[in-house]
Amino acid sequence: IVKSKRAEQKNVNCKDLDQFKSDIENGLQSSPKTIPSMYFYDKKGDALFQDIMNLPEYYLTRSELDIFQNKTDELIKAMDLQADSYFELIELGAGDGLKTKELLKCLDINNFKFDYLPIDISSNALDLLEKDLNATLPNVSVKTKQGDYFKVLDALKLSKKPKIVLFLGSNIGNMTDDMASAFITKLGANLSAGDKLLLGVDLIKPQNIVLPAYNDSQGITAAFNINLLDRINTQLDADFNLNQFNHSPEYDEEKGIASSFIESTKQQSVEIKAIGKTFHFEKGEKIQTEVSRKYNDVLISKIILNTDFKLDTKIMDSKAYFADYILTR
Ligand code: AVI
Repeated sequence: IVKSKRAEQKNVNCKDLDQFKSDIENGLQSSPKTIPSMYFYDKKGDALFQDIMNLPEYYLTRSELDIFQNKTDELIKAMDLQADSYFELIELGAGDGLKTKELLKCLDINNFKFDYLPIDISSNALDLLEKDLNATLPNVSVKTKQGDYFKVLDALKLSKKPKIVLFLGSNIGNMTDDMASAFITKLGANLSAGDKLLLGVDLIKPQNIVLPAYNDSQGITAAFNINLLDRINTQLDADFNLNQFNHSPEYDEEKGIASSFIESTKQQSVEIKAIGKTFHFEKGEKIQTEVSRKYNDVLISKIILNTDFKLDTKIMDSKAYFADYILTR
């Protein structure tokens, strides 16, 4: 009863709250400590991520937008669309659709026949996107789908229309390589031969470019990371002192992996009442909160090796910071 009351107060679904609780308990009990990066995205985290995408240091969004604005014809050519066939353009985690709008505009001008199906966990983001597209691109058929990617894709399997799936923004980079392979394999199981996957990934680059993207001068990324502790305080009734933890990102240029950590600035204990446990932190001890993998052709080939996809085309921005790989099922 107590649990459901708390969930109600915070407007959180009980099943999600139970999952959050057990993920935090497991993560803080493991060594080294971890918190899954999916928990960044509460209301405040969503807004902070929106700010991150506009930061001068966060080149990822601008680089992929450069591709969608200036290489649209190449993208459409690589999608290998048949002039007379009606297809479905499905976007996983569409958000505000900033980049996709450039593609939609060009498809619309060229009279391609398709439905745009943005999938997102946030119904609020989908409502805003639909309104925006109805106003700016009234000829484009938009069918928003709220929910878990695979549940939605499973339902879409019934339609026999050719499908192009967009997974942009280097979102795949927040998975380990094994998870990424499993994810792409599962995607393949939900598509048919000839369908395409357009995978947007950040490329391996020197530390002086990558690290500032995760350690911006305005401290927005720091706030995004530390917001995890605030979320635990609010939803799980914990007493993290946010002033006693620092944002601490690293980049391993050889592996091409940026990692975010929250570092305890002193020896301290934190009680999480909803879990009924107290967790101890040494001075300098780190909680890993995210991996942001960067890629090259070899890594992409390895990741898709045992999936149903093969590599077709690679399209890069003008600085070669970012790539959209087009894979065929
Ligand atoms: C969503 N994802 C691709 C972002 C990234 O670059 O890994 C999340 C992020 N974390 C810190 N800044 C941005």
